[in-house]
Amino acid sequence: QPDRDWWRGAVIYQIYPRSFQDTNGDGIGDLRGITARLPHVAALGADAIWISPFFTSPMRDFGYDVSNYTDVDPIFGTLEDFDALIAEAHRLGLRVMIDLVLSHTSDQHPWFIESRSSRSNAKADWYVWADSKPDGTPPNNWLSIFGGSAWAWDPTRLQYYLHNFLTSQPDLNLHNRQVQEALLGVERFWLERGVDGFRLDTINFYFHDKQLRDNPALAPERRNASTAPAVNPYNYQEHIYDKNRPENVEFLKRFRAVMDEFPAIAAVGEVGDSQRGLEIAGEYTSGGDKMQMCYAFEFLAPDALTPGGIAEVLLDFQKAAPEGWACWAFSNHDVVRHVSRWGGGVANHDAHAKLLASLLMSLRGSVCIYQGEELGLSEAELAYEDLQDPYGIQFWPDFKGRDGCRTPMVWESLPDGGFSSARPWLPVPESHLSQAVAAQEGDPASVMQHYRRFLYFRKAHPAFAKGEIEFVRTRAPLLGFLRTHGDEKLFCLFNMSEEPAAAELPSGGLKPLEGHGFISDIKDNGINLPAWGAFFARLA
Ligand code: TEU
Ligand code: CA
Repeated sequence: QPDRDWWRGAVIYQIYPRSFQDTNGDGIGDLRGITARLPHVAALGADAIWISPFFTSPMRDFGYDVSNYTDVDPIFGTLEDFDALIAEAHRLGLRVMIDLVLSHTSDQHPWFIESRSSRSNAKADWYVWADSKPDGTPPNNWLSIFGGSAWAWDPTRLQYYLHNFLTSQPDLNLHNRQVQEALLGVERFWLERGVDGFRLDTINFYFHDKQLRDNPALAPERRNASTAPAVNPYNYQEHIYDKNRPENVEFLKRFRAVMDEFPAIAAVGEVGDSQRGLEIAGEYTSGGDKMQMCYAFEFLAPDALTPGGIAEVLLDFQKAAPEGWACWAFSNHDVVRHVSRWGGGVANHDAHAKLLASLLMSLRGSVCIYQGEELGLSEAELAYEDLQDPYGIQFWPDFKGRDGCRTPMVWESLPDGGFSSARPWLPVPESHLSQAVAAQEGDPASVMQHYRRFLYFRKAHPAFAKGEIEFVRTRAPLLGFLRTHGDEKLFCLFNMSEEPAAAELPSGGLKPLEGHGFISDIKDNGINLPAWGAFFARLA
């Protein structure tokens, strides 16, 4: 019997293929490189991998602009390489989730080339086309996340088309049933090829308001820079018409129905919304007929984590969707690496990284960890000349873009970290070399060994993956909660500061747990936690 519930509490390791491992000496990572390095991911104790897009693409947005959904870009390899990757992953006990970008395609996709060729071709309605206002301006006030209007003028059709991201990423029109069928066909293609699930890019952007109504301005007190630059006017609108449309639910059900034709398939949806993200993530993961998991941007945001803030996010999610299931992440390929984002002024870098890792892996929900996070890598500081990300180039220097978290993995303390024999597409920071996988392997105190140890510990106590969560009264900088599953009740306590902290322990039988890598000093019914310390115990 396949384990249909494997995703609940799973730890998903995100691979950014361009930057994982190059095997053919062109300075760009590839599928064979991923296959070669899977033992590292398996040894870490992850349950699954999520691979960012490797489909045919002109790479304007590094693969999030697909021009053929059912083939591998030659930069990354071939379909046969992908088959070999799946086989090796499965041999190592890892599930494979691929990243489907269904909201938009590349402007080089044959569907768009046909759609833009006239107003009467067979795919004329496959994208979102609209006439200008009488004065020639765009149909409404919708904005692109990557800057400017969300509408681009097409000189052949003499109409505007919608793009929520780059102008080279036209938005598909999912109100059109044929488009839905085509996308479900893509889903089926990969399921038949043996994938175990999907990460669905910008899942709340699939539908737009058919009437193209203007978004209202966001009340100033509700403005939230989220993960995007504060200078971005996108953050000053209320996004009720350009995305987050109710029609999406019906499509997600259709998508799920296809998943359920295959054994044990799971999907995690990316909800890109800094205003109602938790609510939408809750809606999409409730009812057992849409997504299994979703993630919002709460912990991917610049605001430093506070004990109260973490509890609030989890409680808000639970309140919005008691049956919903979140997938939490602190880092990914779009945001500043969290040890840098939250670590300004921190003296003990490794202790900070270890505490955050353990906290993330103790929360109720599934977890994504982003390649290099397990090494404690900091955000790379890049010069303007090194930038590749169009989003960063657009908003530089207020926002430095996403390249600083996309620099290559460091495997060995060799030049360029053993990533490639050629000059890598983004430079490898000198400072990362001492944190290479090989350098951390033999050091039990390393951040990487801590991730391994903690993942192993987490697996030994199913309450972490599946249990309920209940926050206990603690005073900042401490955060405490109980995780309960069956007759296992775990007490978890974290010191989120660089100063030692003392706490009282719950009364009654309490059995401290071992194997998580933290030390603490218990006396009577109190405990002293060192800087960035944590404590785990079983309650009777
Ligand atoms: O990201 C969606 C998204 O909302 C991002 O624009 C996010 O706000 C931003 O990157 C934060 O810095 C997804 C992908 O993860 C991203 O890499 C793509 O560029 C984007 O979709 C378009 O496909
Ligand atoms: Ca390569």
